[in-house]
Amino acid sequence: MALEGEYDPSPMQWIREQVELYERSGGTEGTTLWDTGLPVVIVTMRGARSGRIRKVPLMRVEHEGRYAAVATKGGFPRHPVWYHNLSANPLVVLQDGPERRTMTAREVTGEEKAEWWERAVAAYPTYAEYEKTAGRVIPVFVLEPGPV
Ligand code: F42
Repeated sequence: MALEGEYDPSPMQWIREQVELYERSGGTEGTTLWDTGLPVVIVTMRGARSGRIRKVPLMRVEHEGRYAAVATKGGFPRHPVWYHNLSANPLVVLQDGPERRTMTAREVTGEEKAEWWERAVAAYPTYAEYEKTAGRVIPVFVLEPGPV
């Protein structure tokens, strides 16, 4: 599997614990956002500056084998740090339940972004609220299979 290196767990305890449970259970536990029942994926990436391995849970927004990564950070006014990581190092590993796949992230704009935004809000309606509270344009990446 690509993306070898030292893993730095998130400084945020609940993020760190969700990643740990998701991975330790082989993608059978810790797979939803709190008690919403809505599914989550784990995205493994390389840090833009440190070069170390980072992992974040994100909402599962899937369409025909591709996924969106929506950089809301809970409606926070600044982009999540992982936004810069994916921009610099687009090669990621996405874990969706038990399945792990190497994927490449690409930020989308225009009509393509509008289509994915619609899918994202359908999967997780709170994204629409976050767009208002964040007061910024929320970036969206599409994660596509490959390179194999
Ligand atoms: N966040 C979203 O943005 N979208 C979602 O759909 C989403 C869903 C979700 C579901 C479940 C859950 O538990 C969390 C969820 N989150 C979602 C939160 C998400 O997982 C992230 O934790 C959150 O967005 C915050 O990410 P962050 O990348 O801003 O993390 C900070 C707190 C962090 O970890 N900082 C590290 C640190 O040590 O301070 C730095 C990590 C890092 O990547 N550093 C880079 C490096 O090179 O190593 C430097 C990057 C640079 O150039 O600045």
